[in-house]
Amino acid sequence: MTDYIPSPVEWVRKQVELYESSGGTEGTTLLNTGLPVVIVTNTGNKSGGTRKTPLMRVKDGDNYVLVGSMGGAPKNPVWVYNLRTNPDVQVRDLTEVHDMRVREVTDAAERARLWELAVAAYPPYQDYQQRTTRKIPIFVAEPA
Ligand code: F42
Repeated sequence: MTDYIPSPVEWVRKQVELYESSGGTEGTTLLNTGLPVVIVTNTGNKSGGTRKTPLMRVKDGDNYVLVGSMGGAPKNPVWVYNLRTNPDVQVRDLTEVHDMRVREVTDAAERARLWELAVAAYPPYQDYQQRTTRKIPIFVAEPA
């Protein structure tokens, strides 16, 4: 077990704290939207420390789709590089915590299908993709 390094971003850090300290009964939605969020515990690709990243919940059967949108920012979020280096993660969905392994989705047809699911769950992803020239990375988390 490595040390937990909280997010430097205050509202993100507070969401993680509330979500986890309540055992997944509070702080489980994105502010002002009521849409569900999961917490992805991942390993820093340089620090080796434990990182906890809230993401929108996008489900595909038992799998979770993880979207590296970061509001359409020009650069990928750092957790994308963490997942590429260390694919073993935990996904907390409310009160349940699942050991999962992620893979980045590169197949065009699979990506198109999962992107539709993502936009259905959280429509702003569409605007975020239009805001940036990078192709937003998508991962699928599958039961380990
Ligand atoms: N972000 C998304 O991309 N997609 C979403 O669907 C999403 C939903 C969401 C819902 C609720 C919420 O509270 C936040 C949400 N976010 C969503 C934001 C998300 O949680 C992340 O904060 C955001 O994507 C930015 O991720 P990030 O990994 O770039 O975080 C930055 C701010 C960060 O933590 N930086 C650290 C720092 O100290 O600057 C470094 C973190 C890190 O992993 N470091 C690595 C390490 O080894 O520890 C190495 C760093 C390196 O240089 O490679």
